[in-house]
Amino acid sequence: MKKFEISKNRRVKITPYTSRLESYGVGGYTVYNHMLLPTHFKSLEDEYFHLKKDVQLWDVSVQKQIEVSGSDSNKLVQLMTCRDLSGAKVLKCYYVPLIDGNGNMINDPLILKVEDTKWRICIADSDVLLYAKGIADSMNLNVQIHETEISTLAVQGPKSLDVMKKVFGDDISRLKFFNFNYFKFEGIDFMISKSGFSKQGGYEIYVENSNSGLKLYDYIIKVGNKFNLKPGCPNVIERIEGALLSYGNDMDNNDNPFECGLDKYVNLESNIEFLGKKALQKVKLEGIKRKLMGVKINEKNINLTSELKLVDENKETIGYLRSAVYSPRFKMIVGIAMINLEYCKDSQNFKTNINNKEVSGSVCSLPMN
Ligand code: THG
Repeated sequence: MKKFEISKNRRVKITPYTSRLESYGVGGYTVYNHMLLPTHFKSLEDEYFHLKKDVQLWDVSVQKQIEVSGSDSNKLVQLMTCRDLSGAKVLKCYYVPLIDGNGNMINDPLILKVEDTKWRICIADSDVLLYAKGIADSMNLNVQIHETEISTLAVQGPKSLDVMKKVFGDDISRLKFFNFNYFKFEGIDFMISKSGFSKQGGYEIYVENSNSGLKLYDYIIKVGNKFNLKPGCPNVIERIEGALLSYGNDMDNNDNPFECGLDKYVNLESNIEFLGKKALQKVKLEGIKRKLMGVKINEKNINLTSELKLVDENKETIGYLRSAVYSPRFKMIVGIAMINLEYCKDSQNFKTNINNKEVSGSVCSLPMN
């Protein structure tokens, strides 16, 4: 496929770190929350192995944060999600499906409880600001809602703690998975969570001031050198193998959280009130008819830009491939597909058409170990 430049402007926004990424040789971008997200630097495959071995610094400013505060903020946040947040604690992160009135997925953010009545919703790629404002205005809720100017940096990989200690001091080693707290660099407090869009462990730094963010960026690069730190970005191979879902790719507003395998974040038994609760109770009662599964395909190249039909030996449709990439570890294409329930079993075989030829593959469970 021919490659084209993405024209940047006020609508397709750059980030405070874009100039740095470009000086370090960013090789491609996608657009996420109306903003640039790097997809690779030189080689996606080298970066996959490097992420699993060393440590990377990512610009994930695209994980825009919607801040909801005010006396009705707990009510509003709960209205949007099927996960019971009634016991949520300040300084903790929650991965939650956001749901519409039909019980379908709106987004799958990480929510940070910042104060008793103040939340930050770190969104995946859909317009949660509008959804939240629509609900709040129509219900006359006492809330303030805005998109913050926060530009998040992630330090990801097995050596992330080594790097973070050099920058923020030894205290950071006490931070537990999915907790956040405040740590100083050059006298300035940064909110940091132990989280991130990789399975290799790491931290996310929520930078509120782009000047101090750039200083921090350069300092992390400098002290990271000793640990073979490199600039990187969320790696599609690693995230597919690790089953970190990508909203808009693996699932969208036509899918419910049960179909997406997010059952453990759906609380239908408690007395919380959220949009789509009745619809999800019905889904639970009737059962789902399809589910996200892993797939492996005997082929080397794929550039998936729309769903790809998968069929069994009788040409019956078994499901649709939604994300896919060549994995240098499995030496074949790995992907995430919505598979009809009767075919959701390990080593169910299928055929499909890639690069104008018929290829074979099989269904597998997620994550891919
Ligand atoms: N970090 C932050 N915000 C984000 C993302 C992130 N917003 C957009 C996008 N990523 C949201 N999607 C996910 C998907 C998975 C996880 C986080 C955000 C995740 N899941 C863990 C897992 O699957 O192992 C654990 C979930 C849990 O234990 O509750 O981390 O990456 N700030």
